[in-house]
Amino acid sequence: LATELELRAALEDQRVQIFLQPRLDLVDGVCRGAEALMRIRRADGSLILPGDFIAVAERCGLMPRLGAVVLEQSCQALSTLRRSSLGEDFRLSVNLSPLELHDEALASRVEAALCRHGLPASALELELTETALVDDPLAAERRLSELRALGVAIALDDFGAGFSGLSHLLRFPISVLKIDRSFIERLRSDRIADALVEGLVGMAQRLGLRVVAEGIERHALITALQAMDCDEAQGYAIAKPMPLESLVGWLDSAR
Ligand code: G
Ligand code: G
Ligand code: MN
Ligand code: NA
Repeated sequence: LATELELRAALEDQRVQIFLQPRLDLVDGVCRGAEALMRIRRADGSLILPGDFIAVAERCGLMPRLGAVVLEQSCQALSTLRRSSLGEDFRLSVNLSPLELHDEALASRVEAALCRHGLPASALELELTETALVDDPLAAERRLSELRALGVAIALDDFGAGFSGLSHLLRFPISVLKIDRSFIERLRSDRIADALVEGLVGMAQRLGLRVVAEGIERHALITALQAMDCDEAQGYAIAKPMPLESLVGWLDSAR
């Protein structure tokens, strides 16, 4: 696990970095977006993954600062990608921790970041887990409404894992469902997983939500999800999270 001191030093030395994992549009197999995932580079160049620092950062109150770096780098990357010939309509999704969601200045910070980089709000999607919604639903509702009013899309991450409440879909202005990878990894080998994913995709469609399947580790699953009418797919079988420079090359060769 990272220590608080290491995290503070990483912020100080600008060793916080986003990796980008492509999201494939299943209608035509084109990548029009990616998820930003935070990494910390040690002084020796090796990477610390979120599993080894997010809980620590939350405990010592550093998540808002780390989150601000991720938002800024994501907008910077978006502006680079949109200026290249590859992705004028490229979108990035950025994870928000519960604490960040409850920052009253969230919408104005997001608006300012978009503005600094000359981006429309539709370029950005914010991912939340249901955990972020349940502790103070009234405040969450207010923050999400402000973000929606800006034009930023809200995705419900890890959907179906843990204590999913379908009522969240009624109450909060969600526009994207990301089906948890625990369902996807059992696809085509477990009839219950097949039925659940097909059901979730159908439900999302009826609700006018986009559906993203996460954790695609086998190519065969891409076809299966296309047959189910799932909108987008993300996972190691498509590409692992990578630095911006690598994504530009990957997009170029995938075209
Ligand atoms: O990057 P990795 O695949 O190891 O991500 C592990 C977890 O860390 C993910 O579930 C994701 O929600 C979380 N995570 C990654 N990057 C960020 C980030 O920038 N902000 C927040 N709040 N969580 C992140
Ligand atoms: O919780 P969230 O969905 O934000 O986290 C995404 C996490 O999932 C990141 O840690 C990312 O590295 C990881 N991930 C992305 N694709 C795959 C995959 O195909 N298999 C597995 N096991 N993890 C994946
Ligand atoms: Mn996510
Ligand atoms: Na997820």
